[in-house]
Amino acid sequence: MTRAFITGVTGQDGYYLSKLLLEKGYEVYGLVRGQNNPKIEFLKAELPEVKILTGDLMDTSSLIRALNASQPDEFYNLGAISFVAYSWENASLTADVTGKGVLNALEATRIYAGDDAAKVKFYQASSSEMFGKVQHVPQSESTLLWPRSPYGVAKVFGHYMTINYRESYGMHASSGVLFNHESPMRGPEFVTRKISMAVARIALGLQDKLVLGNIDAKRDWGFAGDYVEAMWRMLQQEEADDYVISTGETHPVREFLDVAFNHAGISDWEKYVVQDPEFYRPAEVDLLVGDATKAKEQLGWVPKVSFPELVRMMVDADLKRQRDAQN
Ligand code: NAP
Ligand code: G4F
Repeated sequence: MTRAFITGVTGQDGYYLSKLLLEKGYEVYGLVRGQNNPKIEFLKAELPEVKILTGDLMDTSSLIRALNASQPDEFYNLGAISFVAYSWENASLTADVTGKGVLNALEATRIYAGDDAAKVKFYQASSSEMFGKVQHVPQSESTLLWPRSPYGVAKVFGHYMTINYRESYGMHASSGVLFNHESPMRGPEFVTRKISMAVARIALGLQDKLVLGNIDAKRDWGFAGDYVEAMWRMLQQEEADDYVISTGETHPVREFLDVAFNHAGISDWEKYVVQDPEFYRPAEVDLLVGDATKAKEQLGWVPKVSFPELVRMMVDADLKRQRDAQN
């Protein structure tokens, strides 16, 4: 039985990746941080087969202990402070977790693996946020990185550390430069889920305003369930490498709003949406659109869920949740 160890198992991607690996017959271990983390109950209910280990990316010894306990063939490092807006107000913490946490994970893996450097295949969750002030459109593996947030800067550190450990020690360490991916499991702080939740509540007469920031920003949005498949494929390669994972389409937040509201039967949606500078960022990433040609050619990976299907999936899930909560 192949064994996988996942940090960030309580997050959106941790959920979809655990499901995928369990379906493939893996034994899955997940790292959960903090004392009495409320997400443990959800994890136990939704994915009871996942074996829970405690630890923190800021504590290398906890990672070594977790590796000894799980003896993994594959290590997926998904744990991070992942909310870009939060990273300006918590820049040092973001650097520690999202940046140095990657070094801790790589170092723990190197120590655990001993003489057999490539014993554990390592996946790092890099991000399109690293492209920031984009230097080329569309963005590929060779596009210059120009991060625009403390989060983006921390991800660049983790990205290059992953490459450095591969080149210095011969580790099988791959970095997935993933563009935005969403799902009904997305955290409510991210714009897509904030919209799908509000649209459901407005359609059911439970809310009358949706307050947002910059709705002209453009993102390349895909479905998280498709993207975790790409992570897995990276670790099945003979050689470790870095891959951009994206749909190749970009849409403004405004278009997400349009598709979401119309799906809920509301065409005159502008009257419900208010823009507030509170949600503007000190430096914005205006446009993201990825070129995933390498992933298509080398991993055989292509996204399956289209943009409108993704929006409708999220709105339907939140309508159902709201209706269930009312009954
Ligand atoms: P998410 O839902 O925010 O999940 C983040 C996970 O990291 C949570 O399980 C969280 O645990 C854990 N975590 C936070 N601080 C930690 C620490 N100090 N030690 C160990 N774990 C810690 O993020 P996601 O959307 O699933 O994304 C997964 C990864 O991909 C992240 O690294 C993210 O930066 C990256 N990424 C995401 C996207 C995207 O569009 N979703 C795109 C590119 C890259 P708690 O539940 O206890 O808070
Ligand atoms: O949904 P967002 O917060 O995602 P963002 O900043 O693109 O980051 C996500 O994707 C990255 C990949 O590129 C990941 F690495 C990262 O971990 C995270 O998963 O914001 C998307 C856009 C931004 O331009 C933001 O300014 O939506 C704009 N926006 C407008 N109003 C808003 C809001 N974002 C949020 N969260 N809340 C708003 O009210």
